Amino acid sequence: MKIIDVKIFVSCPSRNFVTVKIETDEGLYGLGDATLNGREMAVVAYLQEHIKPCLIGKDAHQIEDIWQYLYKGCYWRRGPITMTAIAGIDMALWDLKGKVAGLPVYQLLGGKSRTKIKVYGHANGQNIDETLDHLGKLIEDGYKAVRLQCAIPGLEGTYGTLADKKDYYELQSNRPLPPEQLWDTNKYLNFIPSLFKKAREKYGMEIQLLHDVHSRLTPIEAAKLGKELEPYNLLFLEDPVPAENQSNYKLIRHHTTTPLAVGEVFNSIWDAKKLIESQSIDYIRMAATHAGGLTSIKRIMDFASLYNVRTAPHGPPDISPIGHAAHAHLNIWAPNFGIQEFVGFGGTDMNKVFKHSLTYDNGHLLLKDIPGLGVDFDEQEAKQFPYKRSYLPISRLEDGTLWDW
Ligand code: CS2
Ligand code: MG
Repeated sequence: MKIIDVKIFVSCPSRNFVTVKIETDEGLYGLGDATLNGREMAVVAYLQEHIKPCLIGKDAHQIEDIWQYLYKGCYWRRGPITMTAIAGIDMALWDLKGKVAGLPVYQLLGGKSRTKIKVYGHANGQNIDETLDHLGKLIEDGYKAVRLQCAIPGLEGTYGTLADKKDYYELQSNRPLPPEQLWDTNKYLNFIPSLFKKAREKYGMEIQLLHDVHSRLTPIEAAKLGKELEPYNLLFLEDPVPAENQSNYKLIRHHTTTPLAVGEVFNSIWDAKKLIESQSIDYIRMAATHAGGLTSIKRIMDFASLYNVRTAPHGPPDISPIGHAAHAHLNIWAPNFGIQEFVGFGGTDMNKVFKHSLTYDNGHLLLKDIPGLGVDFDEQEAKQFPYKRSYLPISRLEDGTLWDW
């Protein structure tokens, strides 16, 4: 089955998505997600100029060889642009193989380890009451696990809360330059434990709670926060510190039993190796879309299982339904699956462009038995939603110092 074309689409049905379509001489096609939020066009250029010409004429069944060819063969290994581009190709090839076999991709990975995929939702708000009302609604909707984020008194538009326009907290459209947000660690640390205290007082201990620090603390600050949150029994504390320096996590680990999760910005197994081997973390959150697709994430999941590290794939709105479907197949298979981040299925525009078969039911995602990844992409509809340049926000301290967003 020869590859005859590799098409790359950029569309913005509420936010930008990069979609790869691999066409073959047998008439079948495969679809992949290559969306890198805020840097979309760098991946498009990489795919268009550097990858596409090498793939024409290759056998689409050779997933592993093509992965190695694109990884080792470019000499400049790793990095988010390269690994997101590889992911788009890799997903499309798995989708194709499933279609040829007439089997959903999870069957090719080894079959089902479970019948449904547990998810965590997001509750956020401008103050504690708003966040807790949101949590209450999610509990009513059947969620068993919820991430709590809340605006910090004295700081506006902090990560994970509704911004001034009341749109989703990271919606990127109409932001031709990165918006700036203020950060103050002291205000944050003084406030967050009270959010979880009140959540437990109102809803008890059964609902599983999570929190995303978004890499803004130093290790010792994170250790302190982890200790203070221990009575509220978090499922995990996400990205307490940036992870370039992996020994940071060892320090946090020595001070707290609050479980730790990290990995959404990682793009290779090498970013996670030391953290996993040293058992400094409990959940690895790498995304198929940003880390080389199903081929590499499957390897990382297997490696993590040796060290009792479970998986919690990144599931933000800036991954397309094709990327979410890739996770669903991995999650149904992975023996060490933990939980999937889930923020809903996007708006009507997005659902016009991407037709997927995932459904939400009582705190879980269900996957239908459709050959391949089970998502289709409507090229005509996509044309109605042209690319819009957009950025993630940046953070600064009150004195202007640039901080981690
Ligand atoms: C995040 C993301 O989902 C998460 O946990 O931290 O919202 C992240 O900020 C975005 O995906 C960045 O593109
Ligand atoms: Mg996060």
